[in-house]
Amino acid sequence: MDHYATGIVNRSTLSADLPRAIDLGETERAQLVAFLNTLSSEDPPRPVSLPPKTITWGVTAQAVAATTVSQKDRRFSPGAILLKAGEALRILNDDTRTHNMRVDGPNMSFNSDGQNPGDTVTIGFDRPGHYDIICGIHPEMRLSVDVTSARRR
Ligand SMILES: [Cu+2]
Repeated sequence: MDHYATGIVNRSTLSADLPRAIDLGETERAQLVAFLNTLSSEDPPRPVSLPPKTITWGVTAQAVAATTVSQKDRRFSPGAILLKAGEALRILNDDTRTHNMRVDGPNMSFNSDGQNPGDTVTIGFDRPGHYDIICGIHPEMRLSVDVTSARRR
């Protein structure tokens, strides 16, 4: 906190987006530290030299996923998906950066942690409803999933 408040050394490689005058009070500092602590994980980051990992989550995720969503260029593509209950969705990091996928809702709460390039997450959707998926690293990345009951389609 002290480094970013007063200790930044001006270098040509410094991001133009980095605020130069961060003036936070004690309460704001404590709140920011508390927020940063919520981002901690029990698992250390996985080296990118390891082979791609495949995460499977949900009762029906063992089924072959009918639909694959790309994470290339910092966007979920397509950005909206329609499934029926019991189907699974495959999310492939075909980008050059690390991504994440998380969903928080009444029917589902899941966080993939870091997804390195090449990693896939396959999640099963057992219950009808609407699900908003985001990348926790790039929150502007959004994927809308609507799951209809298996009988209606
Ligand atoms: Cu991302």
